[in-house]
Amino acid sequence: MVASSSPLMQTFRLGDLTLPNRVVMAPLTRNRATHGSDVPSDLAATYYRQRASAGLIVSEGTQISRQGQGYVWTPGLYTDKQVEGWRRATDAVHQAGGRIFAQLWHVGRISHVSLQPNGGAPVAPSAIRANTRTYLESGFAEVSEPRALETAEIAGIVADFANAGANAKRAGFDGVEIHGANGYLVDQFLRDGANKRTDAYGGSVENRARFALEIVDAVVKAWPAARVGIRIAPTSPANDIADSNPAAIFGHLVAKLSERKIGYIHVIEGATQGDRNIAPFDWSALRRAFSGAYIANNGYTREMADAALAAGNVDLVAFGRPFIANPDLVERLNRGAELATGDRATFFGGGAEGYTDYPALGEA
Ligand code: 8OZ
Repeated sequence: MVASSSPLMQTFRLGDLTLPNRVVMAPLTRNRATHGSDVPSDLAATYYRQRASAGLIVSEGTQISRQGQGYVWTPGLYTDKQVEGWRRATDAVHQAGGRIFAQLWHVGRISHVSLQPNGGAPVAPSAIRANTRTYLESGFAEVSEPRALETAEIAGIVADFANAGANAKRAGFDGVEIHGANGYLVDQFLRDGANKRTDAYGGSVENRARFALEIVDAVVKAWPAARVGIRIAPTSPANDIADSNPAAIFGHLVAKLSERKIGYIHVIEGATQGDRNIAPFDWSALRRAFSGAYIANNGYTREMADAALAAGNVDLVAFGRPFIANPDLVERLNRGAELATGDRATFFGGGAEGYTDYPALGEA
């Protein structure tokens, strides 16, 4: 690639990793794992290899346990076969010169009894159903009523995160990102609209951040802290989540993450896939409170990204949906080329169509 003065095209040092550019491929749920086993298919290896010019790839959300699954055909990272499947994808990315982190995911209440072990209720901090839908083999369905986790069960879920984190290493990933965003389990504990607990995991900001921090502490036993990141979405209402004071809970969380010297926070600024200004929030204060890298996400264009990088407001910028139809997004951003638009009908589920058949520039 031609050297470019664009801030997006400059290298970045993430811990001991050198990223060749500031473009991160955001996690994208694509629902193409092998039916029944939730093993990433060979198509996934092709898909990620095609996108290996990203400075960093973050994998699609990958459930840490069967209980952590909320949608059909999302890949897991808790069986040996799933580890082998992911190994094919990470090898393909590395052969193409890229780097890939695994996103560790537990959906909590955003699930359905038909996906849960023994058809049981999904788990959550509190027994409050989210007013949202999930995607099953039979199509869209309202999520099920969850049950509140017993205090004694929480350590087991933290252990599932640690196990999946260790599996990510066996699968050849370069690091892990904890999914703390978009109304899934970690976010359900953080935000007081979903967390009404009266034990050590509910109430004060210290208590609501406890689960997230226990997960981080467990995962950094398998990984250097610099190879661990977390994704958060402080003001996003995604999946019917809310908090009475996002600055308080996320300010506390990020200060504690900073002490732990994890590699990055990956911040969805505003409503996920929506309005960046849904609620007032001081993103630069969040960044100043954190010692590691700040990955910004949500509707960035090349111009917005370059401006934010040039102003020193962010370190890296994550692009999600643009990566679906533009496997060579970095090259297109570098050249200021036209971006292709992905076909929504093939975002979730299916095979190669709309997954591995989008051409790079010059291939069309
Ligand atoms: C779109 C469809 C299903 C899941 C997220 C993991 O929002 C997701 C997701 C996105 O973080």
